[in-house]
Amino acid sequence: MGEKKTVDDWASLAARELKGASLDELVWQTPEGIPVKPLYTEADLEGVDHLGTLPGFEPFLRGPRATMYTGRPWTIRQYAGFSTAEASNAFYRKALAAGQQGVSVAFDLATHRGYDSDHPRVLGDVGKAGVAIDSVEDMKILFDGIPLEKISVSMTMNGAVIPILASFIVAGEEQGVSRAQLSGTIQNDILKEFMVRNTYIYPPEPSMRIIADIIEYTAKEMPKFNSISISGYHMQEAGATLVQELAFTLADGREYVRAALAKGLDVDAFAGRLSFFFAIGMNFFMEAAKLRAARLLWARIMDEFEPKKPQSKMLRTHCQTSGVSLQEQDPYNNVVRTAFEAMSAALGGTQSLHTNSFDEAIALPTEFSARIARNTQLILQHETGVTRVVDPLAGSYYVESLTNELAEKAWELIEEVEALGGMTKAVNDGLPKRLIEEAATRKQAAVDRGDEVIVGVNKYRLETEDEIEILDIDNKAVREAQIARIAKTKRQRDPQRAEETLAALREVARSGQGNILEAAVEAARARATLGEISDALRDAFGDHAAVPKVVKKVYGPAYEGEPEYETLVDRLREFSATLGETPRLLVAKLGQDGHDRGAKIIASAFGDIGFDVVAGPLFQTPEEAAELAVKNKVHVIGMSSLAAGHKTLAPQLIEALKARGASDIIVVVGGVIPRQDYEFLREAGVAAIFGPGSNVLDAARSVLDLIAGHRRN
Ligand code: 3CP
Repeated sequence: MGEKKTVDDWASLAARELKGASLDELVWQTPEGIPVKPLYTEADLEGVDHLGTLPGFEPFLRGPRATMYTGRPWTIRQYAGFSTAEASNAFYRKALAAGQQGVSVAFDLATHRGYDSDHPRVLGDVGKAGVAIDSVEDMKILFDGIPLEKISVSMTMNGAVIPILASFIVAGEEQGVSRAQLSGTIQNDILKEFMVRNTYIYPPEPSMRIIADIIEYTAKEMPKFNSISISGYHMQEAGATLVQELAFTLADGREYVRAALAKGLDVDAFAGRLSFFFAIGMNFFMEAAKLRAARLLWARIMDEFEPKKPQSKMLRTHCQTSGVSLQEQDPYNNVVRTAFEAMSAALGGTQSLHTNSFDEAIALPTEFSARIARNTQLILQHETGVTRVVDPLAGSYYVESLTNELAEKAWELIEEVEALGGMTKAVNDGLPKRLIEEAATRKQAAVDRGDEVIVGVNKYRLETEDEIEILDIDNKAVREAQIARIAKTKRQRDPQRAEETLAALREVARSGQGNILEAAVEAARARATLGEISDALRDAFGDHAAVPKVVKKVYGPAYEGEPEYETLVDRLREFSATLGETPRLLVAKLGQDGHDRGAKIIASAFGDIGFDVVAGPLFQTPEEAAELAVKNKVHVIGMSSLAAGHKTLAPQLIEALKARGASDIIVVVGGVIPRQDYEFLREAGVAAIFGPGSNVLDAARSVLDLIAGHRRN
């Protein structure tokens, strides 16, 4: 070993290796605005004051538990739900027998939005993308043979959170498990629904009351139950940067604490049962650093409320590998992506983890893909040694520096939200939604331009793709079975008791007196259905309807000066002149599918390119969308489908256009459409299909070709 070298020595050596190119060119500007340098040293840790803390102690940066995975590994908790309660129950039992450690229920979108399966608005949604639950009777079947005093259950539910949690409590009771013994988590995080996920029902204010009531009820009655899962996951899925995900999630958490305190609760009575949920994408070290920064910042935020118990400042989190990082092209690559993301979540110190199945970019997982996903975690836990040491990344110059930078940047954004008056106000104001949509559009442009490489999609693409086996749900059969069970439940119940309990619930909601969940448990016990309970609350609170807004001048400027983009813009301009008007596109979202990231990006990018874009509201029926298209005299409807409703909804839309004498309106479909469904859709009259990974400029060119072709015919 010679004399000790300095960073300057390294820089000159590096400059020689670069043969004159600047070192600055090696700096990676991340979407978070954090410049990642090629080398980190001791010097990068100067002034970083979180170093030297220990796991199990405040601020819990190194983990909420002293022993972490060396004492108990994270919970393998796979999110799943299929068609009927029977099918989902069978799936859970098998998964638990094969090594899964907790249950996590995915509900269908009709359930999310508080509609029974027999409601006319949910024809295309029942049993798709999750299980249909209409009453306690379904809930009992869902957990049949699963001991609820032993197995913890997570339920991803936000809109219809009251009837679902009430039915779960009653199903436990009727299984002989008291509510005090029930362990698990309810998502119950409405603020992010208004921001990105869109499965809300009621307006923000009563929605916040529902949350505070649930926190109050669980704090008193269900000591082992996590009252909320404050979620950044969906923000990252919608395109948020990691700083945005971190900041908005923690700011949401702070808002919920304030709502619970406003009910007169003691902070230590509930704060230890607040939990979190983050996405883990492909930026390997930054994702691990994000979880460490989250724990640091949460302890800082909670300090403000002066809790006495250390647990009240402890951030415990579930993580899910990134859904948007999954690709339809060369899909087995997704196994690799998910494995890296899972490792990153483990290095970050997650408490519970879902690993995506490789086919989830296309459809619900099959038994095979679900097994690979589960085994990814089992292999991590049993074979890699990652559980043998607590917080193994601690002390890394790079990771500690990243942890610090993420915390600082997120804190700035949290302060910005505070300056607006907190998250409810910021959400009403639209700031988080706008920032996330801008980030999403910027990312799409980076992928379309090839600046961000996705293997098998915009580089190293296969010439031919092999078809993979996918799961298709017979939505009609599920709906018929559910309708029969609703009828039976209503026949067998005491109608007067159901009426009385619903009236009492309505009164609690209207008067502001009493606890909504407590009243709903009575209604669920009397076999009032999910739709009836949701309607009782609708009577009191009304429905929330969001006004669609589109981000402008983000996609376009990312392309400015690029010949490919400019040519398209010119062509559109010329075509408009010949046509005598600008080509008009309605971006439509049908059914209860609220995933609107793709629709927003298309509306925004097509607008920048020069199309006249009508952004349709969420949750339309095919008839409503057809009506809107006719009224606006559009040339094309771009239907965006991410929740598997396309085979029902696209043909209905085409029929609805026909019925209005508007068959000349071209229908294209984009989103999560399995190749297996292309022929069906084309036969139904769909002119073009843009599956996952489609390049937006290519799509715009095709739509223009279609309109031009139509004019000629
Ligand atoms: C943990 N324990 C330990 C140790 N580690 N005890 C001793 N030594 C240790 N080292 C204890 C804990 O204190 C706890 O007991 C028990 O073991 C379980 O550990 P846990 O860490 O609390 O883990 P878990 O029960 O799995 O709970 C994890 C959290 C929970 C807290 C994150 O909220 C959760 O499970 N969330 C899951 C959320 C989820 O699955 N969401 C799905 C979203 P005590 O409880 O007695 O303290 S899917 C959405 C998909 C996208 C979409 O929306 O469509």
